[in-house]
Amino acid sequence: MKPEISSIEALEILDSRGNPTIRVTVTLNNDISVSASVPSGASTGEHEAVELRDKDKKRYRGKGVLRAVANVNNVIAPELLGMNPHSQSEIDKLMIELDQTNNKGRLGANAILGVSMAVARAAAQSSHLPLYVYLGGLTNNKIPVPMMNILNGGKHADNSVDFQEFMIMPIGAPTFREALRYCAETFHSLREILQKKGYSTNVGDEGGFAPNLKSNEEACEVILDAIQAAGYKPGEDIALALDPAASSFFEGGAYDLVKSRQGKKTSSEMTSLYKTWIEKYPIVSIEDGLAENDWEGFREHTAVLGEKIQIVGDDIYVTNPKFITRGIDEKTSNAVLIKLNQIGTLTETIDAINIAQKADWGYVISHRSGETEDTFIADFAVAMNGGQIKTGSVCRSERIAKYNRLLEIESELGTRAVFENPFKRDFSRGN
Ligand code: 2PG
Ligand code: MG
Repeated sequence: MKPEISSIEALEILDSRGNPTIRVTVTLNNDISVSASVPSGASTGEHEAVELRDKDKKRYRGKGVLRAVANVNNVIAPELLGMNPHSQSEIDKLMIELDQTNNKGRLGANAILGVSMAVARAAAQSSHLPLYVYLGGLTNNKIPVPMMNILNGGKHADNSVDFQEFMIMPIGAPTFREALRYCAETFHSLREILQKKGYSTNVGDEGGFAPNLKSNEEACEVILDAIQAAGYKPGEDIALALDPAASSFFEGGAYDLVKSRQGKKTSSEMTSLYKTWIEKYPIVSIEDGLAENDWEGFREHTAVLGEKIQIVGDDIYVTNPKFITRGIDEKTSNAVLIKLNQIGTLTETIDAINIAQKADWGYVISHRSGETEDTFIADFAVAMNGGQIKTGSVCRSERIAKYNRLLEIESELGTRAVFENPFKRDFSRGN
């Protein structure tokens, strides 16, 4: 029997910050019924696809998603009934046409993405394949290296740190299972070090610690201490990665390090600051070191730092093929962060990745700071074979769920699983 979509239903659920988000359940005529849940960001890029919220102040402070739910149930579902769930690109295209806007502002990227992900999952189940095999085939077996956020600041924590994410990357681990152990042990060492220094060990939105440090740089220092205390060699076993999310502290034409009270800086001064850090610390990747509209600054940033380390664009590209293509032409970075809900369909996300691959750019599959227990991105990261994932700390179950799914996939693949340091590549090639 040819599989056909027999029903699509959306539900308003909560994300990890206690804000509403959307879950979509797709049922097929062969009784397969699967769901997918959509995440939500805090440091969102200006040009991201629209996350439709009700703006009814009487419910969830205006953050309800009942309009998006209704759009799935009343507008999208009737059009998709009877379609084959394997026709992913046709389904995604149809939803884009139904929306009739450039930014998914009518139906909502949350509504559209929920359906797009659930359709893929239904098709995978209907073919009796795990999602990562359905999406990536039998040869994409790379288990991604975590870019694990263990110290939170910026918009993700109420503390004195301006930069949003200080991450560790277990580049020297032989397998994903071991990599996760390296990270968990470092995370626990970091807790002890912070405790000894009298800092808080409460965690931020992505499960990293959120202490009131004396400066942004102290974050690098305490993490290096933690790596060593856990028995690992900084730079060899575990390297550092940053996501300052600089759009969030770009004010009135300057980078204003207001939380740490370290004053205002220009783009060039920010790049110089990162350069000194790269000389001192084993940093292998910087994401959004500058703000989303600072294309000129990004060009200089990449020219100065891009041969040594990975420069990742997140808010500047918002997973949009149009902006990524511009970035490749203008050499504004050598890698891109990939978030499904920034663009709003699976097909467009894969298009974005294909463009990055052709330019020999790195790409990192990423969660959002507001997440659910959905593990779609774990399978997606393996399927896309990019070798890097950003999915938070080893704390908070919505983050752990993705790591646990990757453990399962690695075990399922057995000796076919590949785990490798993504930074053996020559960064000058993408430039
Ligand atoms: C980021 C993300 C995820 P948010 O900036 O990379 O870590 O944060 O989801 O808040 O945009
Ligand atoms: Mg980011």
